[in-house]
Amino acid sequence: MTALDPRPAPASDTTTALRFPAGFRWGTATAAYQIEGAAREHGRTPSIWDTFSRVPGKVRNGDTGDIAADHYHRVSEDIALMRRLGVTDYRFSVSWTRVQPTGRGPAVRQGLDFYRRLADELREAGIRPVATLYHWDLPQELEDAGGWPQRETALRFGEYAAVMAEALGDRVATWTTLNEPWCAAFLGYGSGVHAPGRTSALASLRAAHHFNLAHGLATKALRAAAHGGAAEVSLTLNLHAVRAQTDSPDDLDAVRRIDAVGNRLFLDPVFRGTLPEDLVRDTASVTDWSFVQDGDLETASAPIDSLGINYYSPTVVAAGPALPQGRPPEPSPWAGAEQHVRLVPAPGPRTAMDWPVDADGLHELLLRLRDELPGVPLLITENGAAYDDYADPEGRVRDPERVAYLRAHLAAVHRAIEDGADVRGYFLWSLLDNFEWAYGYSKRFGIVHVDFATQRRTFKDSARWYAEVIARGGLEP
Ligand code: IFM
Repeated sequence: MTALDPRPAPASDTTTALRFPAGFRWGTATAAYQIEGAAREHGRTPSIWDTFSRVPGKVRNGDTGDIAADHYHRVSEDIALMRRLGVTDYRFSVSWTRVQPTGRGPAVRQGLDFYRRLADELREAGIRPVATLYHWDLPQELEDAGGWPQRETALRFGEYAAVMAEALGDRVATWTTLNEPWCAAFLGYGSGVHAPGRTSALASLRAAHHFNLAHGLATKALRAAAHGGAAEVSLTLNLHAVRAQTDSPDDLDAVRRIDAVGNRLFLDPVFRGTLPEDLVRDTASVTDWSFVQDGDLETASAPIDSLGINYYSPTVVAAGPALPQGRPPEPSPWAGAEQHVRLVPAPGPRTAMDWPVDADGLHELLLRLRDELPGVPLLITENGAAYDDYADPEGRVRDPERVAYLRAHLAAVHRAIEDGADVRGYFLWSLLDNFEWAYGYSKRFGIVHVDFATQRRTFKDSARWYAEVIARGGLEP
């Protein structure tokens, strides 16, 4: 057996304690800037992450995505890994500047060819392509023109979606317009720990609205394209499973505030065509929201086929101003809540990101969506954990904590399905160790270990375990 072969499921293992529904989508997920590399090839120009990662002190060790996991040159090898895992679906993202280097105008053929080849090879391997249009890598040229706080950027995104739909609409099974717009708006323009590193509460709120608008414009473009109708259209949110530290009215109000800016700011426009009224009140000292134009919320609420949820850990809050974070302290990403809410470290085991391990939060979130969005199919588009993995002298990567994390979270998904949540699939984050944004390569989320010096890929124990889960259609007894 080579390092890449998943261990086959034992032949005797025919019983399953937690079997998932027939047709359940088993996937892995990645994002362009985190794995592709080839930052300067075939006309690709800098995105905000190429720029941000070069600002001293912004990314650990000065790491950049210039080479990353070199996926651009190793597509076939990486698809072979997925085939061995047995995944039914693969969620990747498109690098906007590889396709439209200036963020506008005609597409670059080589950029489109890369994604066409990826989609074709996936389909030949029997794996459905799930393409995300925006996973945080805005063309630098559009940021220079004002970025997401400007309405223009949403309009450009709609055009880019139309280009992609024409080019790949016959190959992609599911389009995801945006990945985690909360992070892109509030970490990128509020706290500034992500690209482009701006720190303005107003800019973050404007960006959030323009993400909702961009999502609606892209949905319309994807439906209107020649191949429209065949592919599903989706949106991925990192919804916060928010809990109060105590049942005191002030702590419960802290939950309301975080829920408003972290969850309902995206859920309400997209599923109801409204803005959360309490958030508009909470942020009155920052903005009167006059940047929301007539018809925007109607555009944002164009019907979609499923909602993607990224979940890693719960958020516990209490009343009180935010404690300073980071050295020097970073501005808060919680516009309208920063003076009233304190994040409380949750108890229990933690991952290498220092994130608490708590699968119940995922179950809570799924039941909430079951109740609030009946009829909307759900996909877990990201879930996983970073640990300090290394290859032992025999070349084996043992990651029992990750297996325990994944097992607990899949069990929570199963429990939610039994409780009536319409969850159609699970995409493990991530296929490969990769560029973990401000943490650079210091955090490993992959179930495939990447030696960044040689680009050698090695299945971790968790990859073998996941292959068995997929083959079995559920968790072991
Ligand atoms: O790596 C990220 C991903 O790009 C977006 N969701 C969270 C992951 C882990 O931080």
